[in-house]
Amino acid sequence: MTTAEQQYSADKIQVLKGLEAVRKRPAMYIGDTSTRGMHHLIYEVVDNSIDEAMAGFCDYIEVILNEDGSVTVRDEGRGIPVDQHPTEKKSALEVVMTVLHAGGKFDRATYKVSGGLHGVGVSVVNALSEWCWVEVRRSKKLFKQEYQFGIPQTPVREIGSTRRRNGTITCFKPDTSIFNNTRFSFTAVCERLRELAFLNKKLQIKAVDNRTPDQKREIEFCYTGGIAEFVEYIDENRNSIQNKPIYIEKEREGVPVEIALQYNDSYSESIFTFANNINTIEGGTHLIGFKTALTRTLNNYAIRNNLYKNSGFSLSGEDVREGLTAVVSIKVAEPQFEGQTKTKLGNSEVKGIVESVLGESLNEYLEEHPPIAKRIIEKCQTAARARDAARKAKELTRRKSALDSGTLPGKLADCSINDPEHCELYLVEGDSAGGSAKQGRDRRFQAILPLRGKILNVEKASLDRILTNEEIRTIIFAVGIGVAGLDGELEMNKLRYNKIIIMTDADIDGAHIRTLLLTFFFRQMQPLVRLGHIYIAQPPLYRIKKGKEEHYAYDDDERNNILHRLNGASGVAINRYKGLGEMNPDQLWATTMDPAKRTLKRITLEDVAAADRMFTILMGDSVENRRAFIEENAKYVQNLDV
Ligand code: 0RA
Repeated sequence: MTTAEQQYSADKIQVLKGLEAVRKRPAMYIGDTSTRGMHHLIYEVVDNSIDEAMAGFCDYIEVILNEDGSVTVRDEGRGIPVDQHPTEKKSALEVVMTVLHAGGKFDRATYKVSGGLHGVGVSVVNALSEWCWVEVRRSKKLFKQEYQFGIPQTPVREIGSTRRRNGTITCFKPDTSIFNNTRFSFTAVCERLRELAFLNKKLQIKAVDNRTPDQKREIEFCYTGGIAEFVEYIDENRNSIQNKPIYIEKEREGVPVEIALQYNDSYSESIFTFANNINTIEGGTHLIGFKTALTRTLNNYAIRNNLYKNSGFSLSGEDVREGLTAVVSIKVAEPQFEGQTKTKLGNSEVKGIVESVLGESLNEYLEEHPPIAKRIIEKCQTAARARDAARKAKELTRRKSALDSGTLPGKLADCSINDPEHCELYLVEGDSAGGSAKQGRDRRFQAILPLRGKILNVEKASLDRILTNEEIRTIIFAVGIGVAGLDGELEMNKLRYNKIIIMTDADIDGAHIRTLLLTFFFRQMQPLVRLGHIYIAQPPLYRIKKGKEEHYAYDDDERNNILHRLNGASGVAINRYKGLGEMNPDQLWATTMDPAKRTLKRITLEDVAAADRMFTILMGDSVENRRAFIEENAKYVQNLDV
C-alpha cells in the first residue's frame, strides 16, 4: 500500500468508529431519542444553512416533511464544497457528512453555532438516518452522494449540470429503530423556523408538510422587521403601551447587537435572549448587560426629568421589567456556552457591549419620545408600589404563620423525610380528593396540598394580588424557592420537593385548574418547569370489574382492549370516574400515586417564547383569539401537558 492508501484506510476506520459511537449512544449527541431528539436532527441540518445565511450567502431555506417520514432541507447558499481533500483522498462533502465535528475544518469565518444540542455536525444526523442523500449545486454542476446509516454508498459523483443558483439539498430519513415511530410535529418545526426567521431579518424560510396528500400545508416566514416583529408576535394578545417596539441594531467591537423591547399592561416579564440564534434559556452576560442598562437608564432619565416625587426614590430591576417584553440577540465569533443545559452565554466581554449599546440607544429614544418615556416610568412606579404592598403582605403572613407554631401552612400534609431529592408534592384539586390522597399516600416521601376551587389567574393579576391569594401563598411556602416577581433569582437549592405533581379531575374544570397552575409555575417559578420538576398525574378514567378481577383504564382505547380481553361485557361492571373524589384512598394510591404503577407526564419546555405566547392566549383577555387558538391547536393544547 502507498502512504496515501494507508492514510485512506486509517481514515475509513476512524469514520466507522465515529458513526458507531453515535449510533451506540445517540443521546450523548442529540440529547435524547424522543420526539425532541428527532426534531433536533432537522434543526441541526437547518443550522448549517442558517450559518450560510449569517455569512451573507443565503437568503432562502426550505424545509419539507415528506410522506415517507423523511425530511428535505434545501438552501440557496454557496453549496457545500465538493473538491477533493488533499490528504484524505475524498470530497470535502463526504468529510462533512461522515466525520464528527468536521464543520470546523471549513472555517467560514462566521458566527458559528456551537452551543447546546446544536453544532454537533450533520454527520450525526447522517449516522442516525436509515438513509440520507445530499445534492450540491456549484458553478452550474450537480453533485450527489448517498448514505445508509451514515455510510457512503457511492463516492461524491457529478451527476449532471444545472442552470439554477448554487445551493445544497439534504434529505434524510430518521432511523426508526432509534426513534421508535416518532412523528415530526409540523407545529413545533414551524415554531423554530419562525424564530429563526425573526432572528435573521429578511431571510426567507418556507415550511412544507407533504405528509398527507390531501392536506398539504405550506407556510413562509420572512420578517423585514426582525426581532421587533418577534416582540409584536409574542405580545399579540397583550395590550402594548407603546405604538411599536423600541428597536436597536448596532455593532460594537465586532459583536452585532439587536434589541427590541416594549411595555404592555400585563404583569409578566418576558425577556428572551439569543446568542448566535441559540435561545440562551439560562441567560448569561448579554442578559446581565441588558438588565443593568435598563434599570440604570430609566432611573437616570426619570431623575433628570424630575419624574419622581420623592427624592431618593429609585426603581428596582423587578420594577422596570414588569410588563416588559424584550428580545436580545447577539452574535459572537467564539461563543462560550455554559450552564446545566449549555444555554448560558459566558463571554465576559458581551456584558459591557450590550450594556453600552442599550444604555446609549435607550437614552436617545427616551429623550426623543418624552410622552412614551413618561408612560413607561409611570408604569414602573405603579409596579414598585404593588411590589411594596406585596412585600408587606408576605411579611404579614410570615409573622402570622410564625405565631401558628409551625412555619408551614396548615393545609399541607408534609412528608416525613427531609431529603428533597426523594420528596414529592401533590397539588390536589378539592378537599375530598385531598383527603383521600392524604390517607392513601406513602407519608414518608409524599406531601399533599389540597387546593380549594380555582386558583387565581396570574396572567391577569398584579403581584400583590397574587401574593395575597391564599392558595398561591400556600404553594409558594410549600415549594420553598421564592417567586420571580418578588425575589428575582429563585433559590433552587431551597426546593423542598424534587417532583411537584398536579393531580386534577379528568374533566374541563380539572384541565382549567391545571392550566392555571402551569401558568403560575411558568410565570413565577420558571426554572422548575425548565428543569423538569413539574408533572401531571394520570388518574384512570374507568374501573372494570369481573368477579375478583379488577382493571383500570386510562383512556377509551384501553377500556375497549380490556373489555375485549375479558371476552365481552357480560358480568362486567364498568365504573367511570367523574372525579378523583370518587376513588377511595387505596384506589387512588394503586392507580395514580404508587411510583411502581403510576404514569406521570413530565412537563417540558422546548420553546419558551412559544409557551409564553400560548399562555397569553390561553389566559389572556381575548376570548376570540383563545377560541381560535384552541380550535387550531386542539391536539397541541392537549400535548401541552406532555
Ligand atoms: C464551507 C464552505 C463554503 C460553504 C459551506 C461550507 C456550506 C455548508 C453548508 C451546509 C448546508 N448548506 C451549506 N452551504 C454552504 C463556501 C465554499 C466556497 O468558498 O464557495
